Amino acid sequence: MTDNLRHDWTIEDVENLFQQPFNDLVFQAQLAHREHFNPNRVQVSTLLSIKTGACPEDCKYCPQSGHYNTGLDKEKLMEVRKVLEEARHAKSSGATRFCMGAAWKNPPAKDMPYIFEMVKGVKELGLETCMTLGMLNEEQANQLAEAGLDYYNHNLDTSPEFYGNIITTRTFSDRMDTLSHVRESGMNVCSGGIVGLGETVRDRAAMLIELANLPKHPESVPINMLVRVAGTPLENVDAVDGIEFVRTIAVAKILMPSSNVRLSAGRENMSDELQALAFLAGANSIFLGDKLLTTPNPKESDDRQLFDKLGINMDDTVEETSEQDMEEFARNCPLREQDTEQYYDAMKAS
Ligand code: SAM
Ligand code: DTB
Ligand code: SF4
Repeated sequence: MTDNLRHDWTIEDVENLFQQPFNDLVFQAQLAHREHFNPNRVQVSTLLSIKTGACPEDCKYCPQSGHYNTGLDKEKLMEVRKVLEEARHAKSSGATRFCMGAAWKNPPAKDMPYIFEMVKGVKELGLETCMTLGMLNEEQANQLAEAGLDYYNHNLDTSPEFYGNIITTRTFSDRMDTLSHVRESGMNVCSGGIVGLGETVRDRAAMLIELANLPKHPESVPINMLVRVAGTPLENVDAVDGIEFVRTIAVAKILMPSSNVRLSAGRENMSDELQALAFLAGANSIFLGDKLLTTPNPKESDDRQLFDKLGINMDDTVEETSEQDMEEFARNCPLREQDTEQYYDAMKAS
């Protein structure tokens, strides 16, 4: 590869990363993060469910699957006008990207013209656009790219080995096929997974390796903590340990240092301290707004307070941090052995 990033991770490499002492792991992740990003900036997206419920897929974690009774009101595709109203509101709240999600196996042809109008309308508001509509064929991916869609979200969710325990109505390789159509179309790829499905650490490692060993890393890697929804088969699964969750964020950042790692679903059940650790481990993107697709998200005012406490700025532009800024962050990083005498390497000292 010409991008100077690794695309040849082995399961042993990644299991070893997971097993490191927590402080070493988070430190390494923060160093990797500072090579590519301003560490005190977080990108903010807002989510909207444009077509809710009655999904034919049987994803065991999902409140929108038609296979389970979660008490959700099913809805048809939202009117373009209403989507644009929500996008305007998201923009006024400080979001730079608007993500539209639909509970589809794949987008029906009859709805595509409305989808294109949504993309165009949201872009005209000066927001980046993201959609997650299920599987795409090559033609649909190209059409969405042509309509101006910036990002397509399509999560791997878990390892190839564990996949069949969670979803039986599609295969892991179906997922990979859509990712390659998205990549080929020129859109940015957003793909990550869920922690807390009952998977092992090896499964988390295997899922991240699938992403990191793609010919090009996804530009955006959402790491979701399972939201346990009553009525889904996973409603009573054990809660994920927060430290284990942060380890997953840190490993994602070390494997894919130039990607935006999103602290995604599950923040509603996280303390400020746990979220701060996730940012320290290299997460630099969140969903802002009281609702994810169908489940609650922290109140906007709470997020603003948290950012104030941490001295974090919301990314207020859709432009990337400049080379100059990056060099300054790398130069000023207080804990780089080659840069400063203040660095104390306890391993060498002992
Ligand atoms: N139907 C499309 C698909 O599955 O690709 C798009 C919408 S789907 C809701 C998008 C993603 O939301 C899933 O891939 C999964 O990662 C995440 N998700 C769904 N339910 C969740 C839950 N209960 N907790 C955490 N993440 C969840
Ligand atoms: C992602 O990785 N997480 C978001 C977004 N991409 C589409 C969705 C989270 C959904 C959580 C469950 C719900 O609100 O329905
Ligand atoms: Fe449908 Fe997506 Fe939910 Fe699976 S995750 S049931 S595909 S909406």
